[in-house]
Amino acid sequence: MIELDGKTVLVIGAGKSGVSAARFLLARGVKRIILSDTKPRAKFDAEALELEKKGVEIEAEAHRDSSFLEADIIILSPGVPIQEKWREVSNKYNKLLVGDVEFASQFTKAKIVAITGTNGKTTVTTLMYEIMKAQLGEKVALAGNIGIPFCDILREEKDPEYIVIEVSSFQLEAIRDFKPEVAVILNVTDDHLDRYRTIQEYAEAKANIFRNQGPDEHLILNMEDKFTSIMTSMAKSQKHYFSAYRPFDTGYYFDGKSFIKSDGDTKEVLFPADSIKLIGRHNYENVLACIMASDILKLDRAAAIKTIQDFSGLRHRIEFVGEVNGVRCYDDSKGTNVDAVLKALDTFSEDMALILGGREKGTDFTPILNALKPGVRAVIALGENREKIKSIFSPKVTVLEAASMEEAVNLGLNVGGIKVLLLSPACASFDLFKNYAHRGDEFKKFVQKAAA
Ligand code: UMA
Repeated sequence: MIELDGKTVLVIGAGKSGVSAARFLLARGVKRIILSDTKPRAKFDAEALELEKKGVEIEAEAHRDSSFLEADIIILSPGVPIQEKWREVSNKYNKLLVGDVEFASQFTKAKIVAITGTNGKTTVTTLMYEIMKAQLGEKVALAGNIGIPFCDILREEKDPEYIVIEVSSFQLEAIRDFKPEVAVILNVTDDHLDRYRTIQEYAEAKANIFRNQGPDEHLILNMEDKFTSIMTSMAKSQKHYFSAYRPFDTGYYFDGKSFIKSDGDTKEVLFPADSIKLIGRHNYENVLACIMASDILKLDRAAAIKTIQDFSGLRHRIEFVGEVNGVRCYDDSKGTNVDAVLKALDTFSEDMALILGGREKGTDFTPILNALKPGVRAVIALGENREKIKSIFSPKVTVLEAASMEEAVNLGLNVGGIKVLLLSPACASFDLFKNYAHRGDEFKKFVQKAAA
């Protein structure tokens, strides 16, 4: 456990995670807490300013070197990339520089089930939590990138026995001792290339999830992922594999009809795919990861299957939001990277129109261009990078430009002969919307308006 007595702690980033960490520190009676953010004071949340009244020092508009030098412990929010000079100074002066997940994990004895991956991690985290909660009740807590800062759940008096945590590559960058009982890496595909120089660098951050695991801990990997073989050779954990695309010797897979557990000699049919509500092959991967984790934790299999079968998925992930004149509309606003869009496209065989675009992240759209089936009758380019989308896609498909969500929905619904209108943007939402949820809600609103 990190010693806090008499220490000065600098918390960098005053978003959800930073405010949560500062609140936790206040309750622990450290000597000084500095909450630093590059935003102006006027943009700090009311909650941060409340903390100021209780003694937290607010540092606005910059991260000052002097605060860094004065601090014994520095806690980084996930959205704050580590600066090289911070690393150097903390090494030189023996300061503890950790991310919020590493920091919080030091203050719990709970067994951790940690889930990462470019896509699917929120679905798997939620479903895994549902499976465990149905069997263990209050003994299990939920935290992480899903929107609940890890420090938040430490405030409660009773330490849970298990914590299911969604961890992003950002949170995994600043890991030191974090050691989950069960770690899941669903997939690693291009994303956040505005923060990482290469996909390898991004994959290295994800690999930190198993960095401290040994033969007593478990690592679940996707057979179909290109980083699985390298991660297999790096990890000292017990490794378990799944595939939603092909049978193999030892592991869990989807055989085209059912989910199977194979021990080499014996094959056990777990349950048929048509007994679940989730759609799409990517969701079969999510289901396989959950049933494997559940088996590793020795939970009741039948009860876990029942939870999986009852689970109807999360909002903004290929969510059906309405039908207009025979066109079924799906909100996949959470599809903020190329791989997510490929998975969404793969879910449908009907003719469709696709709404793409938003805040640019240095994305290479070629895999989507190459995967476009003739059934995709039009691409609606929405948002800041619509010119880029138009230039890439127009040689292959009709591209219609939209400046607002309302225009995008109306243009999409008017594409002749389609049965599906899919919002799966492959981009961040911050150009026109507060976040992906807001973007999805706007999509739904204009679909419902058109249906009225
Ligand atoms: N900031 C600085 N200095 C910087 C950069 C940012 O001071 O150099 C400040 C910003 O001005 C802002 C604050 O940092 O005030 C924001 O901190 P943050 O970006 O870490 O946001 P939080 O509100 O703490 O939310 C974070 C996660 N955000 C990110 O990783 C970007 C949330 O994931 C997570 O739910 C939350 O912690 C609780 O754990 C969001 C996300 O988009 C949903 N995650 C990415 C994804 O899923 O793809 C990784």
